[in-house]
Amino acid sequence: MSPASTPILIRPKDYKSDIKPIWCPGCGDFAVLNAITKALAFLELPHKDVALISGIGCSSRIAAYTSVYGFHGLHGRALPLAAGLKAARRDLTVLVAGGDGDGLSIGGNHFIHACRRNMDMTYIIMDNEVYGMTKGQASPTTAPDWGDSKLTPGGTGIRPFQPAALALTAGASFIARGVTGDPNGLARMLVAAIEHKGFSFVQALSPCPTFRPEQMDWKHQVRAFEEESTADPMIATQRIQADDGMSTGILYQRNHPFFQPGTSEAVTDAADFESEFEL
Ligand SMILES: Cc1ncc(C[n+]2csc(CCOP(=O)(O)OP(=O)(O)O)c2C)c(N)n1
Ligand code: SF4
Repeated sequence: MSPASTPILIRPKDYKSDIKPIWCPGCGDFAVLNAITKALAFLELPHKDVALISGIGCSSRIAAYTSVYGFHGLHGRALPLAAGLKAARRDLTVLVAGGDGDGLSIGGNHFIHACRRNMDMTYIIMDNEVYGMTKGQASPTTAPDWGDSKLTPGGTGIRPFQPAALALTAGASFIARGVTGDPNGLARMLVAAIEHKGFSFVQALSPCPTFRPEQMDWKHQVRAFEEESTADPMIATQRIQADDGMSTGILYQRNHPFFQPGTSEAVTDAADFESEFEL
């Protein structure tokens, strides 16, 4: 094969930007970045065809650390930004990433409606059960007895969300859980999520060694789901309820029609749009 006809393979590192991550040493988010770049390289997706949208938080910095198109948005607003992008550019592979606070607290309403809408995109929640960037407050996935502080004396006392259960109830068509201690497993999961047509949700257990050092033990606590993924929501519900949140793998995958707006011609003149609202 001549050099001219040799296929140019894109390597995982080619998807990384020149910006050096400022995450704390040992932060799980490094492994999520690696898993994303491995998945993109495996799928050989050209840079121009991929966009990564994030919110605000330590984890949401990830958009700046890849060399695909990106938008580092507002806290909790990654999903509506991504939906707008996908509506306008159905040809793009749209990835969305951020923290459990970003996606389930301020962005919780967007999350359930994104699941319900089932647009073709992949959403990764980098779950460390804490607000890392704002220095360690409880999030919607924090256990009720964690975080004794002036803000939450004795802990929150509130039961945490189960992200997989929430996604299933709200209508997501692909649900998986991975852990940063197994970056190759996470990368394989992301490949399946990106290939899935519809809203794919991946909960990536991503430890925060600074505010939750005990999470460094997650890699020893996780195990693979005993069963293959199911397309039956009742079976998926039972598995989620029976699980302690530490089983990993693709839990649920079902093909049902995904929502893709923008089939009508785009309005290019604002006057045309305004005329629709005249009384
Ligand atoms: C509207 C708004 N409210 C609050 C904040 C402050 N804020 C910035 S990041 C953050 C929480 C981040 O936690 P999480 O999304 O779990 O990500 P992590 O930093 O743990 O990766 C908060 C509350 C903000 N930037 N904007
Ligand atoms: S504070 Fe936690 S989440 Fe943020 S970069 Fe440091 S280890 Fe990661």
